[in-house]
Amino acid sequence: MTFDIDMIKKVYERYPEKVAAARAVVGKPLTLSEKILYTHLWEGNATQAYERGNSYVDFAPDRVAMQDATAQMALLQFMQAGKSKVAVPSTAHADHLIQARVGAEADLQEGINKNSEVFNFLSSVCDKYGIGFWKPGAGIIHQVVLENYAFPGGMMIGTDSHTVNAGGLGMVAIGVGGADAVDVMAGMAWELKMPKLIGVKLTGKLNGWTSAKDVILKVAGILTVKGGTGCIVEYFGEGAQNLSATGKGTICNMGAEIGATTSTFGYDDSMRRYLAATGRQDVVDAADAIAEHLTGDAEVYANPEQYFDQVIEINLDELAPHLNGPFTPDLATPVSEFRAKAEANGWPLDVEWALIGSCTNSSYEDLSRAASIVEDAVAKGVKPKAILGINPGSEQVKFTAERDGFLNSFRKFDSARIFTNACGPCIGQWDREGAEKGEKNSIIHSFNRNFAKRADGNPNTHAFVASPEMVAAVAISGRLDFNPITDTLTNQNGEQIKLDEPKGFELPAKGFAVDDNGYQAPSEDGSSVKVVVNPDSDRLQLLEPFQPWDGQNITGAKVLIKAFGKCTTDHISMAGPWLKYRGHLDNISNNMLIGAVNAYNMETNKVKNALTGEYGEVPAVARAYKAAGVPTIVVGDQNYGEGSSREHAAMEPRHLGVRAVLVKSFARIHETNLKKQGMLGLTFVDPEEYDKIREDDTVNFLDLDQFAPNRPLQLEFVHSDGTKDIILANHTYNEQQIGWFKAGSALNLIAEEARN
Ligand code: MIC
Ligand code: SF4
Repeated sequence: MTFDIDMIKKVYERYPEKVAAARAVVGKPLTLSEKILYTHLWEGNATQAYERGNSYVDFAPDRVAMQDATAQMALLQFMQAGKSKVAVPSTAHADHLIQARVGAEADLQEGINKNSEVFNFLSSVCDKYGIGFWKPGAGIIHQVVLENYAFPGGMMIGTDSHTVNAGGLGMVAIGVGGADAVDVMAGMAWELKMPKLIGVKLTGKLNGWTSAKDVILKVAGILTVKGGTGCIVEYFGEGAQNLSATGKGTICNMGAEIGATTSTFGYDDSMRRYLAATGRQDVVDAADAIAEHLTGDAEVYANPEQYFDQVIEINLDELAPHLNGPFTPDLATPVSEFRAKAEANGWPLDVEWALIGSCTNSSYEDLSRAASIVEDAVAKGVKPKAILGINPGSEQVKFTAERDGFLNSFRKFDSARIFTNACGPCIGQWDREGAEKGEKNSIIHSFNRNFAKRADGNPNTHAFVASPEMVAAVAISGRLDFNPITDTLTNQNGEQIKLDEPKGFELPAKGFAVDDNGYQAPSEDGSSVKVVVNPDSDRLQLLEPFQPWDGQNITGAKVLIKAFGKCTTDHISMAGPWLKYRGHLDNISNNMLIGAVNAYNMETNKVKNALTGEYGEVPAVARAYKAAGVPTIVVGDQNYGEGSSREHAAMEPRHLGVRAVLVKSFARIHETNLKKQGMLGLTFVDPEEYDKIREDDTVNFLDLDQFAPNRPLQLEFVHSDGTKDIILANHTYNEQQIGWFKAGSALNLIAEEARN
C-alpha cells in the first residue's frame, strides 16, 4: 500500500467542523476552492475571512511531491534544515532525467547508467528522511500522484508546476519551488497569497473528435498565459460531471500554462470510478461520508457571478478540436481555421514527428482513444506519414495498455516508438536526429508546453499542442492542417477514406494491473542511512548558505541584461542537456539567462561587460562582475519567469551576484522563488519606465535601508551621459519575506531556528 488512508481519514474527520467555521467567517455560500483552502489553514479553524488577491495566508498542506530534476535542490536544502524526518507524507519521482532515443528498455537502462549518481543520491536521501521514492521507469510524477495519492478535498504542494494535475481528483494541488517544499517537509507553515477565483461553467458533453484537452486549449486562448495568475480556476456544471477524472486532470494540468495557481473540480462519480479502479475504494467510502463538503455549494454554482471574480462558460456540445501554438500554449486555433492561419503565418505544414504522452495526456483513456485512430487507419489501408512517439504516464498505465493491446495498435505502424514512462521529449530529453541542423519544421504533441527549443533544442521547430487523438490523426496524415472531421486520406489502393471518430475506454474493463510499480518505501528509522555527495562530482554539490544582507543600500550596480519579450524559466535556466546539473549550483549557473533576448542588441547570450566594454556570454559576464565585486540587476518584461517551478532560475542569479530582478510583472512561482533565495523581485510602478533603462546605466538603490511592506523602493539609474532617472519599484514582500531577504535566504532562517 503506497497511499495513506489514515492521513486522509484524519483530514476528513475535521472537515465538516472546519467548513462550518469557514462559512461563519466568510458569511456566504462557499466555492470548493474556499472549502479546501479554509480547511487547510495552519491555525486550525478559520477565525477570519481572508481577502482574495491580497492577504498572505499560512496553510498546512497534506502532502509533498518532488521530481528528480527539482528534488535534488529541494533535498540538498532540506539536508541543511536540521531535521531527521519529513513532517508530512512526501514522495520523489525519477522521471525527468531519462532521455528518449530508441525505445523504452534501452533508453531506461541508458538513463539509469548516466544518472546513477543522482538516482542513488535521491534514493538514499529519501530512505533516510522518510520519503517514498518512485524509481526510474515508474512513471511521470503527476500521473503517479493521481493514481496513488491525490484525494478529493486535499491540499498538496509539489516541486513542479504541473502538480496542479491532481485537481482532476478534486484537490488543491500547487506547484512550488524546492524551498517551499522544504518548509512543509520541515513541519512549518506554507504561505500563499489568498488566490482569486475564476469559475468555469461547463455545459453539454464532449463528442466526436473533441476531448478534455480541447477544453483547456480553449480556456488558454481566452485567458492567455498570464490570465490565471494569482487565481484558482474552479470548473463546475453538468459538463464537468460528464468528464472522466483523468480528463479533468488534463484540464487542471494545463492550468499551469495560463499561470493559474491551480485548478480543481468538485467530487463526483467520475472520481469515485477512478479511485475505485486504482485500488482506493476506502478513499471513496471516506469521501462519500462528507461528499457535500467536497464540492462547491449549490447556490455558488447557480449564481457564479456573485461568488467568483470572473466567470467563463463553455458548451462542450459545440467545442471544436484545437491546435495551440507555435511557441506559446495560448495561441489557440480551432482545427477548421487552422489551414488558413498556418498559411498566413508561414507555419510549416508537413509533420515529421508526432508525440503522445507527458503528464498532461498519458492516461489509459488517452492511449486507448489514440490507439483507436491508429487501428482504424491500419484497417483502412492507410500508411502513416509521420513518426509517432509514445510516452506512457506510468508503469501501471503501460502495463495495462500493453495487456489490453493498445501498445500493439501503435506498433502496427513501423514508425511508432514506445518510449520510457517518463517526461522524455516534453522536457527536451529527446535525442532527435537532425535537430542540430536547426531546420524550420513543425511537430505536434499532446504535451502542455511548446516554448521555443523545448522539445528538441531547435529554435525553428514549431511545436503545436493538441489532444492525443488529434496527434494520432495528424501523424497518420503527415499534415498539420488535416481536419479529420471533414478531410479524407488516400489509402494504399488509391481510395479516399475518412477516419472514424475516436473511441476509447475511460477505465480498463479488466481493471488496472502492474507487475512492479517501481515504488521504494523508506526505512522506518533512517538515521543510519548514509547520503553520499562526492566533493569532486560535477552532478551534485552541497550548498553553501547565501550571504545575509549587509544592511546597506545596493549601489554601483550594473544592468546584466534587459530581457526583451517572453522570458520563461526555460529562457532563464534551460532544461534539456542542462538537466544533468540540477544538483550542482555552480555548474548549472553556466546556463543562466542564455535563452533570454538582450533588448539592446536583440541577440541571445550576448551582453555587454561594462568593465571591459566587450560583449560576452551572460554567465561569463556575470561571473566577471561578481569577481570584481560589482553587483548586478536583471530587467525583464511581462510575466517574467513563466513556466516551470525550477528554483534554479532564482538560485543561479543569486549565486552569480545578481541582487535584484526588476520586471513589468512576474509569474507567481518564480516571484516566490526569488524571495526565498534572498533576492529582490521588483516590478515597475510604471511599466513604461522599462524603456528608460539603458545598457550602460549604473544603478543605486536609494531607500533599501527602509525596506518595508507596501512601500515602493526608489532606484536611481545614472546614464552614461550623466543624466539620471529615478524609477519607482513595487514589491509584494511582507514582514516575514523581508526577513528572508535580510537573512540571505529563507533557508538560512530555518537553519538558524533549528540551531537555536
Ligand atoms: C517542466 O515541465 O518545465 C518541468 C521540467 O516539469 C518543470 C520542473 C523543472 O524545471 O524541473 C516544471 O514545470 O515545474
Ligand atoms: Fe514532465 Fe513534461 Fe510534465 Fe514537466 S510537463 S512534469 S517535463 S511531462
